[in-house]
Amino acid sequence: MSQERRALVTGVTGQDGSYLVEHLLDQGYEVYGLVRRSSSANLDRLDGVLDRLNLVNGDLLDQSSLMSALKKARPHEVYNLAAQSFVPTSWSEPVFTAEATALGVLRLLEAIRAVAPEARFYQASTSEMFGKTAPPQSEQSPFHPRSPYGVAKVYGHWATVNYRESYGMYAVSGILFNHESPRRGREFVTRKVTRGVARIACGLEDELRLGNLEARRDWGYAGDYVRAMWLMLQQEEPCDYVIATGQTHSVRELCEVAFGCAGLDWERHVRVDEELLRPAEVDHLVGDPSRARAELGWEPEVGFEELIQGMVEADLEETRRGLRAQQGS
Ligand code: NAP
Ligand code: F7E
Repeated sequence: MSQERRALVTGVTGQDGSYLVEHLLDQGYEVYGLVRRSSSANLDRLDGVLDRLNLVNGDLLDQSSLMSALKKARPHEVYNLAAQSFVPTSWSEPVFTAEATALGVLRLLEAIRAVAPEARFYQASTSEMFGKTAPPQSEQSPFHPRSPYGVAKVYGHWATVNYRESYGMYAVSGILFNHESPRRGREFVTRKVTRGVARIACGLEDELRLGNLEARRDWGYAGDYVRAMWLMLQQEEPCDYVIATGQTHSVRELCEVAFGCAGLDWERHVRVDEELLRPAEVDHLVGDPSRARAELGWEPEVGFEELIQGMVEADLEETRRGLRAQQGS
């Protein structure tokens, strides 16, 4: 890239943040990552890029910290990936979820308007906004969120659209369906299953407790999805896009595939735990990514089986490394 480009990424310590930073560095960007204070280090996912990344302190709950971060980074592009993103926590901590996941978007938009009005803005919206709406879900589908998280994300989505329409900002909302990787948080179902498979295969555990096995998701690979985020900020006109694979699988099928990767029969190990059922469920998600395909030229490269196999292999490796370290100590 000939021209100097700077990007500010919030949520940089999360799954998507780490892949997006790698993508932006590959494109020649100077990258700034917003991190909030933590009592223990949580930069593991950024291992390979820390020496090329500028960390700035800030929190979506603190308006002045966002203004300072923008002044420091002077970004051409801002990617808002920070959120309280785990759906069950949104029932146990609904007000905190709204503060970070809904009002946090507004705080950042206001800070951009004041400090960096020319910066292009990406909001990490989600298929959870569709909730109860029948599949396939596209940019035209109505929202019917089923959790405080989904409700908060609908607010962030409309705040983004409204700032585009009110102030002419280049602000876009990427409506991304579930995307996973070996860097996925351990509490999300794909990683919980692939890590469970690894621990069972290594003899550390025998049972994996799950909730609703019938829920269906359109699962893609996080590395593919961050490319779409970047593409959305490179267009002539700002526009919102659904990013998905168009394929759907149940949690039951996920178990079959993941346990099968380690030569295990999932039915011998998986138990349904009613405590893990949600107060309201999103039953069936299948995205229609036609607009992204036509206008961004975006296609997912990693399919479901390959994704799950890669996650199982990574978890087997991590579990064996942990065992070796224990034996050595
Ligand atoms: P994630 O792994 O849970 O990461 C969330 C990030 O947000 C972390 O870096 C976290 O920092 C940060 N954060 C949370 N509260 C914050 C606050 N108050 N101030 C500043 N930072 C804060 O999430 P992800 O899977 O990478 O997802 C990225 C974004 O896409 C999220 O907004 C999520 O809701 C959305 N999304 C995800 C998916 C998906 O399938 N992954 C699909 C659609 C949309 P700490 O490390 O300090 O906790
Ligand atoms: O659940 C079912 C659960 O927590 C998927 C977030 O990144 O994607 C994610 O939200 C499904 C649900 O993801 C367990 O009931 C069964 O139907 O992996 P999950 P999610 O809720 O779809 C969206 C797009 C986001 O935006 C969110 O930020 O799996 N399920 N048993 C289970 N889920 C979990 N976590 N744990 C179980 O034991």
